[in-house]
Amino acid sequence: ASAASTLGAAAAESGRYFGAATNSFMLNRQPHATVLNREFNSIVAENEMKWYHTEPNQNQFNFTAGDQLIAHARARGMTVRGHTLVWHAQQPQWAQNMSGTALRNAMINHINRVAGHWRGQIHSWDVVNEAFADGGSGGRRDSNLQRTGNDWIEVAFRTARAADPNAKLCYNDYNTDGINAKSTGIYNMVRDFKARGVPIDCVGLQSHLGTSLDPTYQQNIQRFADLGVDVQITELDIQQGGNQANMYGQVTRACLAVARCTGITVWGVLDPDSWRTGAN
Ligand code: G2I
Repeated sequence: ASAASTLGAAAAESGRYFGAATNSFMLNRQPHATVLNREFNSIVAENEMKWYHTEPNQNQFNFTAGDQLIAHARARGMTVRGHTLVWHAQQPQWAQNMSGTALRNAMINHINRVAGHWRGQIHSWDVVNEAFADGGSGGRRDSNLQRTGNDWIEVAFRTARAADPNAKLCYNDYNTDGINAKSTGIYNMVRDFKARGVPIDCVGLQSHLGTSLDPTYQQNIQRFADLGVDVQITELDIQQGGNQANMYGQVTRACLAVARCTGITVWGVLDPDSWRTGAN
């Protein structure tokens, strides 16, 4: 909570948003709720806007938890990040079993229905999450979505733009926090999208960090900004150890140093909420 106070003050003072991941069932759980409402002006669903949750059976939608999160945010003047329209992981079983044209059409329908349901209420959508491979290739990750054709990402972005024209549309990934083969692959995709008029507004750097910050972190934010997209720190959390507090400061300062770095979200409010194990 004290880390949140310090980061939140710095972000708010500069007009940036400061967000936290939460879930609808935690909105009234203490001390989570008090800290969430006091320190943050943006929220994101940790899990409840993912495909498995919003469309558990094909063409049967469940917006209850997401609606609750949005109502909570709107009542408090908070903005909402949407996470995430399409991802290779946490797909409902029926989608995991699909391929080809059927999967492509299901993806388009999913985006239309989900982004359409929350049209006008989402500040930024993670339209596509984690589509690039780890390691040195700089290429796409293999998945059922990737196997529908390399154009699946741009189709997702065009569909999202039509479904919710006012949401900022982001590509979001991890291990992309410094300049490396993976972040450069994404950089090349964004540059290509901008050149061809594929609608993209932002890049999310998840920033699930270890015990040191890549020395090119700020430079990496800057190079994406220079392409004409916003950058958002979307899932920040940092491994425990001597350098943790210092690293939260380094990340915040790097974002504040780049005009187009428009906000920071931390992945959870309090340590016990975190997906990260006690070991880290
Ligand atoms: O893995 C950390 C994050 C990496 N970037 C994308 C994020 O969406 C992702 O979040 C995590 C959630 O924090 C976890 O809470 O995504 C995980 C799934 O890949 C979430 O974990 C899952 C558990 O694996 C499931 O067993 C559980 O049913 O959460 C589900 C809902 O509680």
